[in-house]
Amino acid sequence: MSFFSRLKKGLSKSRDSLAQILPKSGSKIDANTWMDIEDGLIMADVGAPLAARYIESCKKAADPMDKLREMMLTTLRQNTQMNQPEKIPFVLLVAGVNGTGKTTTIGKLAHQYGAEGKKVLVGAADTFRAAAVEQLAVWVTRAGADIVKQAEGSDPASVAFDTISRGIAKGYDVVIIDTAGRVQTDTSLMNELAKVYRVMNKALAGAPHEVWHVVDGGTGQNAVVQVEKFKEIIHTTGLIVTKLDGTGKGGILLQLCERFKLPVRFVGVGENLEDLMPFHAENYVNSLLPEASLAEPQPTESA
Ligand SMILES: Nc1nc2c(ncn2[C@@H]2O[C@H](COP(=O)(O)OP(=O)(O)OP(=O)(O)O)[C@@H](O)[C@H]2O)c(=O)[nH]1
Ligand SMILES: [Mg+2]
Repeated sequence: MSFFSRLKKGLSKSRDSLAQILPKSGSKIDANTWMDIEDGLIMADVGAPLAARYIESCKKAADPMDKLREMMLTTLRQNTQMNQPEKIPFVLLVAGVNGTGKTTTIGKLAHQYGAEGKKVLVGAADTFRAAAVEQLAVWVTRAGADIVKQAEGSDPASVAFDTISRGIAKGYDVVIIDTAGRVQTDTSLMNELAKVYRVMNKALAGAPHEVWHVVDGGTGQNAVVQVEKFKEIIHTTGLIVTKLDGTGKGGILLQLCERFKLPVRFVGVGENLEDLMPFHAENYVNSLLPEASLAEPQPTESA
């Protein structure tokens, strides 16, 4: 299956809910329908201010649904260039709240970079539980990559430092640091993460080159405060939104991009190795919006 078909399949819940409220392309839209559309967008986690802005512009447009599609694309097209992907090693830090899919995502990333012929080293800086290291090791082995680990309970910053040093010494192309899930309100864990970030820059000036915040697509409004807090601490450069296959809330990406002017780097639509894909705004919007709304515009009465 192509990336696009997998994405489409993954987003079916979100698309089906939108299909119930979005008018068919070319059909007349009355005041009530506009309200329903706005509510539907809010239900899909687009966020009230952005939904209101979309509706206001769509009302004035000759083809409202085409306008909606275009506006969504603009929202999602944030700063698509990665920072210094040419660096060797290219160093990534991955963080987020508990259970959002960080470790699985890193496994999938290692697999994808490996498939591009890159040598990948992963650092198990989630040292809280031995099981966390084991879980990462399984993914990394499956992806044909290598792992750096230390004893349970050791300092995550020290694991990150070791991993980068080894990455430099052994000529790895990509170094990815996994971190333990943490709630953004836990000050001591957020300080620990800040230390990981600082120490990475000591191991290699300029590292981490990219900082990816993994968000569970079904989180709801709390995702907004999560992204805000993590960004303050680790200067997030991109988002990865996972579990879009299990939710009707596929609009959350729009809200996060709009609010934080951050790009989405990857989206996750399932638990398999292939279920993580580089983010492509057009494919995303075309998967999110129901086909009937995107049909060729009908001639208007005056045309
Ligand atoms: N359906 C679905 N499940 C996913 C996706 N990504 C991850 N998961 C599942 O989410 C669960 C948690 O994934 P982990 O990778 O362990 O999450 P984590 O962020 O590393 O968790 P902690 O380290 O405990 O904070 C696992 O069961 C994954 O299989 C996705 O895109 N879709
Ligand atoms: Mg994990």
